[in-house]
Amino acid sequence: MGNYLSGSQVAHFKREGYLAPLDALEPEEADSCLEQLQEIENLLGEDPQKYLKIKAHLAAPWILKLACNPSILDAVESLIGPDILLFGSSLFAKREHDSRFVSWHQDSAYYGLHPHKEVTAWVALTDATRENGCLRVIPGSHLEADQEHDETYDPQNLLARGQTIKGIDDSASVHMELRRGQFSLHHERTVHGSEGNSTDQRRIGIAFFYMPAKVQSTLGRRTAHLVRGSDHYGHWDDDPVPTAVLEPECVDFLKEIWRRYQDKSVSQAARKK
Ligand SMILES: O=C(O)CCC(=O)C(=O)O
Repeated sequence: MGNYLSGSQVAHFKREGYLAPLDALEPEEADSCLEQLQEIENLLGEDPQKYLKIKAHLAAPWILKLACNPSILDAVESLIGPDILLFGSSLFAKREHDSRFVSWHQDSAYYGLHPHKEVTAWVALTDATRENGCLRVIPGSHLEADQEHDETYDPQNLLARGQTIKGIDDSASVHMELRRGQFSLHHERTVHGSEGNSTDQRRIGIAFFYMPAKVQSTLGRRTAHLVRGSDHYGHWDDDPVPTAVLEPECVDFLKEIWRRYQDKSVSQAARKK
């Protein structure tokens, strides 16, 4: 049967640029992921969020397995077709009473993808609520062009450059609350962000970035991982595949990709026209 989206869910995503909540894991499975994340933190001796960016799935086989979760891929396939590449993944974690936030932004600004067909699945490893700073979106914003982002480098902002779209009217924003094990979907151009966590519960999720195999890189040859179907285009080289937690070659690769993503000479999509 699978977890394919209904016609009305697909229509909602196309119209609004997001969909939530959807089920992927049992709560106990999400708890187990959280325990394995803790193991990574213990091994690193510091906040894994510092490293698990853009290619977080290279850090451990369980993260790649989560990216290949059939329920998530069925939903993604309903939106972008059967040949699916995992372009990347990032950990977004807020501690208890954590004022760090994610400013309003479009993922399309720095991903360097053409055409803009990427879809993000944000998987909750803890409950994500309005109070603890769940993801929120501006409905319909994906139908607009690439927007100009100010690069604020605010240390409280969880984004690489503190990239921020100014002047967003958030009165119509939607909070995508999730129970742990559930996920939301948003389009690459959907304006989204999240506020701080005012509760004594952590808010942790991993965002997986999927694209149809026909999408090309505008930043030269790069890598991705085929998670479903076939790649008849060959636009992307293969990501390394982790066989153990924090395998040195995979971690080096991950760090290099994260360094390149932060490279200030890479300009945002809105300035490329
Ligand atoms: O987790 C968050 O608060 C932000 C996530 C995000 O920006 C994304 O998934 O693209």
